[in-house]
Amino acid sequence: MKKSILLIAIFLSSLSTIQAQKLDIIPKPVKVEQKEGAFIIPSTVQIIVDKKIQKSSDYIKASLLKNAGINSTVTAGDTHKKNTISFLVDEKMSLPNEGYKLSVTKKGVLVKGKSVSGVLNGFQTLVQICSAKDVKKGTIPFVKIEDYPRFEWRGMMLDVSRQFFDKQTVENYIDWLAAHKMNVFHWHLTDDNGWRAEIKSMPDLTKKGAWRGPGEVLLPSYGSGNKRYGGFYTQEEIKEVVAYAQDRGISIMPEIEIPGHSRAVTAAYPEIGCVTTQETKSVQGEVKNVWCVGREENYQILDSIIREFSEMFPFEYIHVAGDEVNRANWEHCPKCKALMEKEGYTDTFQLQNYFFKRVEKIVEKYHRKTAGWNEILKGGEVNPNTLIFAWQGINYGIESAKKGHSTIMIPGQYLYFDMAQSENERGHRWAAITDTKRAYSFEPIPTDDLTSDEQKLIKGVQGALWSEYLDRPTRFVEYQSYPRISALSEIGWSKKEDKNWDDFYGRLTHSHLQRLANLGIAFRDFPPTAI
Ligand code: TNX
Repeated sequence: MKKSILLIAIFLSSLSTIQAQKLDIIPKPVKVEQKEGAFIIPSTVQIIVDKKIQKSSDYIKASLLKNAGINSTVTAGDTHKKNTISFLVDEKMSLPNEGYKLSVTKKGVLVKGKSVSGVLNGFQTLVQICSAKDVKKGTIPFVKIEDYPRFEWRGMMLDVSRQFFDKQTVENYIDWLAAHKMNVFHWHLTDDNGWRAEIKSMPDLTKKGAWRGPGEVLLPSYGSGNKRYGGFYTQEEIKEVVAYAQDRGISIMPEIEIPGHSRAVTAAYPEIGCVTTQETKSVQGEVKNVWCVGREENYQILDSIIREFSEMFPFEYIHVAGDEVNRANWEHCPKCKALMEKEGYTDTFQLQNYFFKRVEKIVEKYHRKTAGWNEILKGGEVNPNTLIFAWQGINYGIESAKKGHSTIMIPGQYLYFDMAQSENERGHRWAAITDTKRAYSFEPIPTDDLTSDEQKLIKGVQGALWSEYLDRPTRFVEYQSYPRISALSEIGWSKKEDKNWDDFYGRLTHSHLQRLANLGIAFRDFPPTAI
């Protein structure tokens, strides 16, 4: 009797030592089995990477050193050897795509993924284990992890039009997303206040449309004051960013804002806008910011722009916006009115639908699929394989899935990180005051309203950072983004039944905020110290 009590006590205490060593992984993995003991990392550890991920070698090496203090040499190979950290692709693994298995034993570390992105996801978990507060430097606790994402789309959008962020800032942003197993960076490259992507067939889009202030075609706006403000990325730079993201397992979806939010376009090329008998303003108070849908030449222009985008971005989708179009503009434009009459339309949403059907054809011509904001569902049908971004609320996502469209849930009320995080902080307020806890509470699949087939059309979640209020040091971008993106990553990755705020908050504050600091992120703390 006494002996068995003793054994139980020993067993419980060993359990508690295992449990005490929290790994604090964000997003929470599907299955983690910890064992007692740890792999001792050699002072310079040999890393073996599968040939298929050789392109990511530099990233793997640098990130291990920066985030976990591990020195390494990297060699390509396809077998796991003793005392090494090996990253191998095994397409035959019985795991969902992007899944991985990680095992740490006394022989070393083996990360196996079903795909290159699976391996990179396993790599991020390894980095997090090595940088958990409870884990002793120079050791990796014995563990077996099996993990895969809940959603195939885990994205984040950054608006580089209202404020311009240079290439380095964008690359840092991509690094931080990768650290959270996010897989899409949605690059909002054009808007009223600046066109940011070089288009060789339309050079004035950046020569003129990327600049505002004295002597420029665009008025000063959003904190740029009365000085010249702006910037853009050359095609070369964009291709470099795309490759940089690819090495980190992130795809880049570009967005071209059409037909609204286009003041930068019409300022550079006035003929693209409508010739109106009366001036009307968009929601943001802009005039002349809409493409003329009745001007035939505009579709040729769009063809060249979309062609050049397709040459810069290999991703399957090109996002062509469609939000907040000031359609009143078309009511005062003779060419648009003539088109309406010819087509027998009774309202301007039909005209908008006409525009998107033509744009979809151009996008298809360049072997891409179209994505757009939820408004493009108005006024008629669009192509069934067009991807819808439901930003105005969850009901818009439900409507989109019910119409049979693949849908990304990006509700402003939870996942717009330009929203202020408390009453006293800076930021937009129109959708909600959104702190990390509120963002975390978002559930993308409304099971009561959708059939199981419709639920499958919800491909994932995304956050957005619009930059009207980011006219502060670049670090305000970080303050608005983190730790809300850490919360978003768990919504997109972890199982619904594993979502638990207290548990997440524990992992966040015990280890993860320090990881964010190691990455160099000026995140918002608890309690906040407002910038
Ligand atoms: C709405 S969301 C917009 C943006 C603004 C944002 C501010 C969307 C598709 N359009 O143009 O920047 O609100 O929160």
